[in-house]
Formats: sequence, structure tokens, C-alpha cells
Amino acid sequence: MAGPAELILHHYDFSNYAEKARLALGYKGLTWRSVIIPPVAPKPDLTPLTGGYRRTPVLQIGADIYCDTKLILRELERRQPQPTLYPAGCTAIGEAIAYWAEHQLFRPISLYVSGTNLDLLPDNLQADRSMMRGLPVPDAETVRRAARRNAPAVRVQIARVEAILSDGRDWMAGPALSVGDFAVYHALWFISARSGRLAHELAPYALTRNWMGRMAEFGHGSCSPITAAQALDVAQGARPAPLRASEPFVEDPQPGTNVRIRADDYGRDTIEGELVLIDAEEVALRRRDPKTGDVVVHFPRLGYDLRAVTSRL
Ligand SMILES: N[C@@H](CCC(=O)N[C@@H](CS)C(=O)NCC(=O)O)C(=O)O
Repeated sequence: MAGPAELILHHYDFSNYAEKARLALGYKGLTWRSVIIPPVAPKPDLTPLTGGYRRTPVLQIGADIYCDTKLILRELERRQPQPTLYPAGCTAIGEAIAYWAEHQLFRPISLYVSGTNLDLLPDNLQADRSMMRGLPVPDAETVRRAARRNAPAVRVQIARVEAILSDGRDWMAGPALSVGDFAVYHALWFISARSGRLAHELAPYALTRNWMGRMAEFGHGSCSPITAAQALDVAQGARPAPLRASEPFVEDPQPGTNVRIRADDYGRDTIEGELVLIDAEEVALRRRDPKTGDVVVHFPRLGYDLRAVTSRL
């Protein structure tokens, strides 16, 4: 059984965003508990914790639930500042590199990898991901065509990663490791997460492969499994941690308002609750579920759409 202060990561092995979180846990030398969640919806033991958020990974600490790796990494830093993921001087550029990696580099990689390894994927994965994006469910030939169409965008961008490193810098944003390294790494990690069929794409790039090797050495920290039911019990037996004071912008809903929040890109399931924290980095909602009791669900501000719930009467 896990205690209320333990880090619990809800994830599955081939999730690249989960790999980003696992590696950050390893970099900080943290001990954590692992709950393996299904890679496709429905996720009946996860969504009572999140209020509907279904993406992977999710970090739970007692009755506090952190959605999205952008916030998960910040929360790990808040709880264990050293070694830092946010070095002065490299963080702003690191965040910009992370945005590029996660919004332009990764999608073609995902399509190229999926179409190349279609025979190795769970049967219902393509259908689930298409529905998650509001797209029609593709047949196998459509998925393979998308792989061929996206291969050039992958190649062009791997060459850019090599170019970034070619001035002799150790890390993506310069002399210090930053969130940019974790974001580029998890995107490139996905190339070989399924099979070695696309290893030739990285083969020409010695600097990139050396940098990936240094990243992989951080490992995953020390982890031991618990069940999804145990994780729900941890939430039920814990109270949400005290929150820092909100610092809303003038346009923001005030704490105490009923709000709904959802991702602004894909997996746009709506989560509703009472706004209990809002500042430049984070938005948190209090909600209640019979399986968890009171929980506070935390999101990064950027990348999420937040609205006050207005009565439709
Ligand atoms: N911005 C999110 C993206 C997370 C994401 O897209 N994860 C993928 C898995 S790698 C996902 O949720 N896929 C659907 C699922 O797992 O249900 C983050 O940084 O955590």
C-alpha cells in the first residue's frame, strides 16, 4: 500500500510522454509507485481521479492529481528542487524547444512509427487515437500512407536536432540540462520504442545518439508497482494538500467559481470543478467522486482552455 505523500505515476510502457516523466523521476533520483493504466479509453480507474482527463501520464500524490507532463515536471521540481530541471539562463529557450518538439517534431514521428509498426500495435489503438482527435477511423492502408507522407518531416527535423548540438553544446538549450532535453528526448525515444525498424533514421547522427545515451543514463529512479484500486484508496484516505495563494489575471475566473477545463489540442474531455488555484503556471480544480472523495486536479495553464461554467437555464 502506498502512503499519502508517495509519488504515484499512472502510465504504460510505450507512452513517450510517460517516458519523459519517468526520466525526470530518474534524473531527480526519486522513489515512486507505478500504476499501469490501459493505453486506450475507457480508463475506469483513472478518470475518477482526474474527473475525465484520459491522457497519459498522470501523477498522483495523495488526493492531488497532476495532469500533463508540463505540470508534472514543475511539481517534481517544487517538491525536490535539486538537481534542477529549470536552470537559470536555459529555461526560457528550453521551454521554446519543448514546444517545438511536442507540437511539430512529435506528430510526424508518431505517424511514421505507427504506420511502420502497425502489426505490433494493439488492435484498437488507431481507432482510439482517431476518435480522441475527432478524426475518422483509418484503415490499415491509410495509416501506412500517413507513415510514408510523414517520413520526410521526421528526417528534416532529426537533422535539426543534430544541428542544434553541432556547436559543441552538451544540452539542447546550452550548457545546462532543461525541459527542452526531456521533450526532444521522448519524441526521439518513440522512434525505437516499438521496434528497431526505424533505427536507421538516427544512425547518421552521432551527436544526437551520444546525447540520447546521456539522457537514457538518468534511468527511471526507484519504482515499485501498486494496483489501480490501491491508488484510488490512497486518494480516498488522503486530503488535498494546502494550496498557495492564487494570482489570477484580470480576465480570469475568481477562485471559488465553478469552471470547466480541457486540453486545447486533442483528448479534449472536459473536467469540471471548483476553481481553487490559478496563477501564471497552474490551474487547479476541486472535485469529488465516490471512489476518491475530495481531490484537487492540477493542470498547466498553457495548453488548456478554462471557462467559468455558466448556467444554461
Ligand atoms: N501534453 C500532454 C500530452 C500527453 C499525451 O498526449 N500522451 C499520449 C500518450 S504518449 C496520450 O495521452 N495518448 C492517449 C492515451 O494514452 O490515452 C503531456 O505533456 O502530458
